[in-house]
Amino acid sequence: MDAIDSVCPFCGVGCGLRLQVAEGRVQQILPVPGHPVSDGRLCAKGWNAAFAIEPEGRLQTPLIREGKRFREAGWDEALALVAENFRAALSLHGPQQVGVISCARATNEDNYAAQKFARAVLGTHNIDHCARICHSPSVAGLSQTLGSGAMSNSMADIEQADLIVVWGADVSENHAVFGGRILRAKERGARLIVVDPRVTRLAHVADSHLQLKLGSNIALVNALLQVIFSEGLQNSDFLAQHVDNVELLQRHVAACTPEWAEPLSGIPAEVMRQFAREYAGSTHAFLCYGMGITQFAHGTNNVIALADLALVCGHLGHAGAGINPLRGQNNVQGACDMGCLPNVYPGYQRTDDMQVCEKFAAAWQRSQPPGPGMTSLAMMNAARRGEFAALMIMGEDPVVTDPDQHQVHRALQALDFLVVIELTLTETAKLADVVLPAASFAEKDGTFSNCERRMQRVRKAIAAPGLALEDWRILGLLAARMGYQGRGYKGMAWQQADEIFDEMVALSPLFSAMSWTRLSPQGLQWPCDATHPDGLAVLHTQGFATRNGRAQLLPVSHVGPAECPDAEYPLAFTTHRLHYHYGCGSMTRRAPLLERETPDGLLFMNPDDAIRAGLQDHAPVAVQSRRGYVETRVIFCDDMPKGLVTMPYHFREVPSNRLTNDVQDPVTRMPELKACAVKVSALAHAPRSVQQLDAEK
Ligand SMILES: Nc1nc2c(c(=O)[nH]1)N[C@H]1C(S)=C(S)[C@@H](COP(=O)(O)OP(=O)(O)OC[C@H]3O[C@@H](n4cnc5c(=O)[nH]c(N)nc54)[C@H](O)[C@@H]3O)O[C@H]1N2
Ligand SMILES: Nc1nc2c(c(=O)[nH]1)N[C@H]1C(S)=C(S)[C@@H](COP(=O)(O)OP(=O)(O)OC[C@H]3O[C@@H](n4cnc5c(=O)[nH]c(N)nc54)[C@H](O)[C@@H]3O)O[C@H]1N2
Ligand code: SF4
Ligand SMILES: [Mo]
Repeated sequence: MDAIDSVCPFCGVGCGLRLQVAEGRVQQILPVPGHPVSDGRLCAKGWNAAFAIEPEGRLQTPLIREGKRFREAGWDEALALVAENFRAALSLHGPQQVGVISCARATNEDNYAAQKFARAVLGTHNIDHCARICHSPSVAGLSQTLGSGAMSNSMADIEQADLIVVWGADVSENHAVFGGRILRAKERGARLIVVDPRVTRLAHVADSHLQLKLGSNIALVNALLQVIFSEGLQNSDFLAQHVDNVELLQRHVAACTPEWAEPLSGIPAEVMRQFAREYAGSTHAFLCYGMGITQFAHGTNNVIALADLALVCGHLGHAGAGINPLRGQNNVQGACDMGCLPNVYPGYQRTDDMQVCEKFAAAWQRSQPPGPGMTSLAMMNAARRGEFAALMIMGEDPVVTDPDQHQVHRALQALDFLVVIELTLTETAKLADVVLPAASFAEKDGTFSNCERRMQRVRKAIAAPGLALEDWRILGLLAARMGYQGRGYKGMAWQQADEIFDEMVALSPLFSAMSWTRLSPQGLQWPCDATHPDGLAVLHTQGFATRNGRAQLLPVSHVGPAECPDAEYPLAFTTHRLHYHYGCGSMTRRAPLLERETPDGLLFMNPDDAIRAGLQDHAPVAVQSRRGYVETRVIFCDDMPKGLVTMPYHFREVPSNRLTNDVQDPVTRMPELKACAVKVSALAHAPRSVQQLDAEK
């Protein structure tokens, strides 16, 4: 068999996969020995990645809607139809009513092409992707405080930490190979503290678990800061040298005593005091966090609170100490880096900076509108109001993964035209006017950027099934049909992925010292430029990339979730992930071994609550919120605190996003995916899927 080294297409850890190929198929996947991130290890999803891309069940030709059905078509006809519809939308409604949602699972080259298509061909900054509902609060919150929204450390330097704090992240499930590293660091002697309302696997083995109430992160952080300041535990040298607004923050938290925070967070005051002393007193505190921080209507403030905490203790700027948003998707860091956001071009060059717009206008030979454009949820809202005409969704399944599914349906159905570029016919693709078949990670060359800013090579191992093509090639063909035909920078007629990479590097100072050949074998971590020609493993070692070079403390205040339990909806509801499934499930649910482990979307509930409600373990239940209704089975689970229930969001038959609340963070438009209120009742019959329920209506 041929062995081709590539990168895992699931989570942001970015493990090395060795694809064993024979007879034009990936026969087996093995870990890459000596890989800088995974060092010969993989989790269950990595081992099973070949099932996710098998040709059976994949889209093999373009599909064109005819009434309620699709018919197969060739590229010529399908692309002509897409071009015609975008042209019509542009001429009738202008560039503010068209947009692109790109794909954090596709390569950097695909994503570069997506934003260039939006900006140079459609003439709009309406480009966004799932980072919006993932780590956009990290990008906003850490940029304001530290000057960069990325992970400050490398995963490997956890070996040097004496204290590891895991805050609102279920690392053993969701970043499993890194979760293993945390366990090994703990065995080596590092202390581990987990802050999570659920008893996660790491919480079971942690030295301390702060089982806070849902959505009370800021109350807890402000109390920790109050203890640190009042006991004089802050790192005064670091603050004097590198940080502004110390007194402002100190005054702001002066009244936030642990006794004040105890009823809000549910954590005993003395436990907060111990945590504050331990965090402030450790020499290398590695703080990492996830969706338990970001997925709130106050997500940006949650992130700022954590940055304040790390700064006050000086836990930044050296190996083993930092603040680390564990980026979720295999290439979500890359999709952001490539400028698939409404306010930045590739390399975080701002769309509201005239010089930047002029630079891209000159390179691409297309005039550039001033930014920013619309976020993904803003495009959806506009569509529902009848103010958005044509949308391209490249590799996302918002019907399953965006909040408030009924509203998402309404938005997509209100569009004049929807085109979806996908590997399979997802729930979202089923609503499209045209569906275009994309090549998967194993069928194309390119790069992915993992959560620690490491850009790594992805290699073509097999041919794509049927007529499927790389996303960038599809976009290039479409651009040409829409009159944007040039070679080089002033067009999208690339022949190979490395031409796109070279164009991206030439236009982005942040990546200016990168080259295609230098990416092998270990990848390169940005910034990779004249000052850091070999990239950078740890950020903030020489101060901060803010306007004055100093980090900015920002006072933030506690606010609870927008929707709390009440008499009608008495239970707090949250959503989480399962190790064996990924995102909308469209890839992992094709793997029999993964599907066998967790075949269904279940409701996890504290046994006392369940018994009091007259439920039996595994019994069918109805779960209802103000927005929707689903049926499933209840699982008694000691890891759940009383008063809180949770459901995974991977299952199209039981979509927890029928229930979730799309109230949004004012800064980033992040919806509150982690908190709303539901009622649960026993069902006298087996649970029905939402597809059955909708058909019965
Ligand atoms: N197996 C698997 N792995 C994945 C994914 C997947 O779908 N499946 N998705 C990938 C993606 S896109 C992402 S973004 C990452 C996400 O990875 P994580 O951030 O780990 O994701 P979640 O499981 O959604 O939520 C994390 C934790 O937040 C906790 N939490 C909820 N509310 C609060 C709160 O108010 N405070 C605190 N402190 N904690 C709270 C939950 O109990 C949960 O344990 O995973 C990536 N990896
Ligand atoms: N309730 C609730 N909802 C959530 C979350 C939550 O915690 N709770 N988490 C949110 C988060 S953090 C995220 S990141 C989102 C994720 O939301 P999505 O991005 O919608 O989820 P994925 O399953 O990653 O979907 C990606 C799609 O891309 C396709 N794909 C893979 N590779 C390629 C490629 O190379 N080209 C193309 N064109 N397509 C490709 C896959 O087939 C898949 O259907 O979900 C969010 N939704
Ligand atoms: S930890 Fe993430 S990158 Fe590594 S094998 Fe598992 S899913 Fe893939
Ligand atoms: Mo994510």
